[in-house]
Amino acid sequence: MARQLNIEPMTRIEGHLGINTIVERGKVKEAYVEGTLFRGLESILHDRDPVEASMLTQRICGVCTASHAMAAALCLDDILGLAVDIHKNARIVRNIILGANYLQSNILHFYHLVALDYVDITAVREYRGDDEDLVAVKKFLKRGVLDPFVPRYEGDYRLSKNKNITGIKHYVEAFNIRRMAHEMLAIFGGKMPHQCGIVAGGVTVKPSQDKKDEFRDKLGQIKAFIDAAYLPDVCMIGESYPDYFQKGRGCGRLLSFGSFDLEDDNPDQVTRQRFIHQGLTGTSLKLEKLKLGKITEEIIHSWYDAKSDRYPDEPPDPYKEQAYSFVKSPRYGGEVVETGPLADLLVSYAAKHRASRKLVDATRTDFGIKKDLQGFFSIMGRNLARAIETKLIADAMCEWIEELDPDAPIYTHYDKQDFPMECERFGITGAPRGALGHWMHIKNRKIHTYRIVTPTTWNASPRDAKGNPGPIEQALAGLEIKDKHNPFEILRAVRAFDPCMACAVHVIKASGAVIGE
Ligand code: NFE
Repeated sequence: MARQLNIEPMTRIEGHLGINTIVERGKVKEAYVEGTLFRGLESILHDRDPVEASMLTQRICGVCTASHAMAAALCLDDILGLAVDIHKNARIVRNIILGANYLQSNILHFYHLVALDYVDITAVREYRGDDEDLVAVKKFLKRGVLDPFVPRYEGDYRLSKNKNITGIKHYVEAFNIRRMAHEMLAIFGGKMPHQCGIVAGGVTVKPSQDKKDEFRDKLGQIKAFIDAAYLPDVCMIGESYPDYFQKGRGCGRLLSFGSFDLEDDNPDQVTRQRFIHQGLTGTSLKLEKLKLGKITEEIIHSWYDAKSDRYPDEPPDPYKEQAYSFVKSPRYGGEVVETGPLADLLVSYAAKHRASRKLVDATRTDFGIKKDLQGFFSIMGRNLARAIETKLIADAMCEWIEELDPDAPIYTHYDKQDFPMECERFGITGAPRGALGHWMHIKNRKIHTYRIVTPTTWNASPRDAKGNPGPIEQALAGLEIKDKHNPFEILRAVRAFDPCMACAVHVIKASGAVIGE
């Protein structure tokens, strides 16, 4: 059947994405998520010096850069036998660099990508006060040209005038807060978007007292914004759009690689204690241990040529029949799984992480989400989970910064000869959009193959060999579309996943079937 409701390109996401759907009797019957741009970053890594991985992989995109540096550094630490020799100071500096990246990315997502699906920016025309930011937006709209805010899908703006004005004010403030988060990261990371602080063996910048003070000051301001604006605004929208806690359930299976190492002497990234926990859960809220060997990538519906349907082995093939995306289909034990803040939060909840439990339980009752947390498996639940996770990370960062010792070491030395002639290892971490894994194969002390599976590869994956749709495709199925000419429901559902297509589409020469260990 022809796909009749196609949104392409989809705006206010990162990268190139098309959403094609079949709508029957006012509901999405089938959805097809299309990554429309090919990039082959892994091929750039072929034959490079392995230590360059933490710098080069960040260039996948400009958003979750610190996570790529972290995944590569964890992989290199392991290869060099340094995993238990990373200094505590280095671990913490890595964590606060990564944390600064999460804060920036999540605030970007809510205010500058999602908020205008719910906040009516044109309400500022009625503003009569003298707030400089709001007057500036009002003047901007008065030009008569409403780009980039309209055209937009109309028909479901529900906030009162005052609530719209609050949302618009914070929309503008969020630009400054995001800039501050970048500046904060740069204190230890050197610069953004592609930081140079996280490297194999530790970090490059010592946490001197003045750097700690500067970081604490900026973090305090960002945390104040999260507490006074971000979390309350997500709640304000959740209260006005309560039906969005019932829509877009998705596949109901959640995966987290964990994030922010808390241990210095456990070489195993799968069992190492992390602030955000590793594992899987689902609507049962039972915690399952992570087993990386269960991860596979399929390409039956992806534009890649391969001798086998299952294993991506060959270059892109844009003419492949049945294919509709440059994104591949990672699966866990053959199952479709979702990753992202919802997974991070509920895996941590299932692992009985105290701070996560406290905040989830304190927040959920405002929206009538019951103890079984089923309401989180929804469009608004994903937005709320991201805001809760942002607060958890900001609060934890305030403690981590105090643990830094200006006089303690930050780097563990290694020699180039410490690289084995041949080996295969992985680095796993959380990124703002969920579970991120790097798999490196070294031959003759050079990178032979490098495989990156990003959070969006999981979430925006197309159908697999069994015909099971990917997580976003499943979240769209069954969605009610009130007006085919204004399918805002689709955009709200997709944006809640915060897709980053630049990260998600890659090709490699892979050597085997199973990519985990
Ligand atoms: Ni390009 Fe990313 C994150 C990674 S993609 S932003 O977060 O890894 O899902």
